[in-house]
Amino acid sequence: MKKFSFPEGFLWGGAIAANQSEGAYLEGGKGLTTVDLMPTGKNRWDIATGTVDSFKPKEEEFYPSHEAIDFYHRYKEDIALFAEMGFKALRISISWARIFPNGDDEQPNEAGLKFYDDLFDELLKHGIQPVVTIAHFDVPVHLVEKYGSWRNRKLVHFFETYAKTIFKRYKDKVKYWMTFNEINMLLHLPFVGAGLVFKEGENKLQIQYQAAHHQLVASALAVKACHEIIPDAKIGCMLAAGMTYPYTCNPDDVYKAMEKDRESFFFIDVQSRGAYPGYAIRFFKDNQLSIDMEDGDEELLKNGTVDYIGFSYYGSRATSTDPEILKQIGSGNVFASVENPYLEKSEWGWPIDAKGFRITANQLYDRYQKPLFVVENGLGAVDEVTPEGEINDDYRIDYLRKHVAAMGEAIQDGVEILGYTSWGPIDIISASTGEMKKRYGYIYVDKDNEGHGTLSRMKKKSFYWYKEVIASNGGNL
Ligand code: BGP
Repeated sequence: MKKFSFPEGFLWGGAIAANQSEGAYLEGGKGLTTVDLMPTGKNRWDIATGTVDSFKPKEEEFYPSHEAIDFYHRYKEDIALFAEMGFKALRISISWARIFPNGDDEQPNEAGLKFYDDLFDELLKHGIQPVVTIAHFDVPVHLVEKYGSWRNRKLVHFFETYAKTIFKRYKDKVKYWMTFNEINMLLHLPFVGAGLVFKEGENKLQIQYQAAHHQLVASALAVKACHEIIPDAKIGCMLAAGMTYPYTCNPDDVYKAMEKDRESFFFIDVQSRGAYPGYAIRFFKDNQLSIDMEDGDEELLKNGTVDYIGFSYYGSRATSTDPEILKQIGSGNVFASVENPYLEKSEWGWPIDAKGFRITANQLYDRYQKPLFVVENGLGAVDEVTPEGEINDDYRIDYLRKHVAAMGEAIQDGVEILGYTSWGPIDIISASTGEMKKRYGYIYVDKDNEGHGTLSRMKKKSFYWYKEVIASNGGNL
């Protein structure tokens, strides 16, 4: 394997989200969030795409976020394992409803604030930098019921209050922040991304882009507040990235691929360049969308641009204008994509494309000329525990090795990358399916899809592999 040299101080680590790991969903004064109402399995998907009127599932369904992997009570044990691997950074998210249980409360919840204080102390004790996502797929349910979630401008204010509260509280402990996880998910999974539920006959696109405007303004306000409150912090955006290939070199296919990528770039163009791009204005016009903006919004967007571009990368996408080819749209991925005959797929149908990672990193850097931060990457797979208690996840090592190598190539291409936090360093609940069996970890958690198991932790083969990657600063893959 070729040897790579990663920059000094490169932030190797892992990434998790509150709702997929913490559990303790009503402990310590936490309020209900949208994810707490999502069952595991097929129904989750219907809810996630906003096709049901009532977003409340039946009582008897299994709610994965209620216990998750009990990180809330076991974080010390888990952080010790991350430290053993040599982590320099851990990306977590703060659960909005632990801080403001209803989202619109006058005062924050001290027990929630204290939980993250203790968590950050534990990380810092081990020399691990906390990298914090302010909103990762969990909106307080009260904000959905009372205000209709992000379709309502009031959410901007509640979010700003929440963001300022945590900046003030953690200003000495947290120097890396991100506003909205995978902000472009709002277009694909509106309930997951923005707590949006639609009524029969509503113009979904109009509501989605209005909600997007509110999130973009909220993000800009958070960036501004972060710079004021913690001048030595960096705050970024977060995109579900992965370039779209044209199926052929027919210019129609190429144009369509560009349009598909722009659906995602749209968000980052605003967050990083500080203004709505011309193609978005045209898109609104062509689709008769009218976005309500307040006086001063343009100024806010201009002054609230991010310091770095955080992104997740799992695989690439492909598109075509040929109706025959379009029939092969894969069902496994959140992003509709036609089958790419050059690529293998994960057990969940997600294309595996390490070269696409290098291309995506180059594309993002060319476009924004700001440091990138790879805050999610990994392979969701089923793991078997042998009778000897071993988990030989060579397929995961293979995926990660190729992707880390692709990142090494991108750095040699001149792309500036701050760090790499692979997704789910310890097995957690899958966001898209609510399953436990879709595992990403270096650390196995004894829990099955029905929620049974001891929750004990075990090191997989990949644990030792990643430890060596970090120890050699990416030299030994
Ligand atoms: C991203 C999310 C994560 C995460 C990951 C893997 O979209 O930011 O929360 O879960 O994808 O997806 P999944 O868990 O569905 O395999």
